[in-house]
Amino acid sequence: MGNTPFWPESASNWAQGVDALYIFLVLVSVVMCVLIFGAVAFLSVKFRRKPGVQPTAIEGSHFLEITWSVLPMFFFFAFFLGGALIFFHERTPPQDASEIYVVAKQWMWKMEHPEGPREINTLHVPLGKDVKLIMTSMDVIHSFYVPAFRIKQDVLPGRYTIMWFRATQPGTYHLFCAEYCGTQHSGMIGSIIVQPEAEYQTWLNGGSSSVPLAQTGEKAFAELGCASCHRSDTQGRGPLLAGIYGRPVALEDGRSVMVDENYLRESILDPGAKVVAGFRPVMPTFQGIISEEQLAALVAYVKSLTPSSGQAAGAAPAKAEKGPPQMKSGRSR
Ligand code: HEC
Ligand SMILES: [Cu+2]
Repeated sequence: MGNTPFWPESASNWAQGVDALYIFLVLVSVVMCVLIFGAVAFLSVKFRRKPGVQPTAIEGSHFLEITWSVLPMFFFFAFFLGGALIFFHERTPPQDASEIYVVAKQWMWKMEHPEGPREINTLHVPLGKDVKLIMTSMDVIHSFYVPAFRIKQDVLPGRYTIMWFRATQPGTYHLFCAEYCGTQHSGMIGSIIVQPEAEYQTWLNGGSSSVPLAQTGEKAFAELGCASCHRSDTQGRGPLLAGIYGRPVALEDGRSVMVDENYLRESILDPGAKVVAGFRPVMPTFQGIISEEQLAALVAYVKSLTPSSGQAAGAAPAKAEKGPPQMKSGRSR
């Protein structure tokens, strides 16, 4: 389909599936349209009024009724199934995908690579690698739309929305904001630059700001006083944060929730919303105190903490010989 006019380029792992579903939908619609209008034309001629012929009314036919209900149902289920499969696949990023934080604001896109480089209205990604986008907005709803990748995801203030893709063709592709967001909405455009791995690494290393995001987060963690409660031993007033990402955590009200980016975000901005079992709700809110960029750095830092990496506040690296590493984190969940 690459060279078909009016058809966008295909440059990601989603293109094939989305296109197949789209073509199937269009085909079924065209066939149905032709059938219905054909029947209208044909039957209106065939059963036109003729002198001396009396119309006979048909009282009903179970066979007809069931056929024209059940057959379309299969087609509708096929649409649904195709859409649902792609949707669920799109919402579950692979574990080892590299993560990029995207902050939208009127009217620009800010991208933050975990290795440190930041970009505005451009996003460099490696060819053939899974990339996970963790996106949020500083003001209104925007939408991250890359036609060549067949991805579009709303970007909302106050929470993270997550999306992933794997670029399959090197090149430069359009990025659009696909949700009307104010006067300069039409100017909120950018480009996605897909580079082969080696070239991408060169680009990463050539960046001016090369402090990794998690390291920026570690600094903020110390400066904001997080480290005074979240210590690397079990003596702090707050829970240990090492290794919590990607695991369920028990809450004071008996529920259990998965620690993902949105949970970490909420824990920092609205600590009272979900209180960890066994702790008192003494953590102050950081809403309005830290920026989206700082928040992204803190989230990246907390995610980078593994039970054996030790936490901030200069924890000594765990000694591997003495017991399984997860015991070093103290409190088990
Ligand atoms: C006054 C002490 C205190 C400070 C300062 C503090 N916290 Fe907390 N934090 C807590 C306590 C207590 C809890 C557990 C109760 C709760 O969930 O609110 C907690 C919970 C959390 C959780 C959820 C942990 C889990 O196991 O699910 C995260 C994440 C977190 N804090 C991050 C931070 C970050 C980042 C900072 C600095 C910006 C910070 N905290 C500052 C006391 C503190
Ligand atoms: Cu926008």
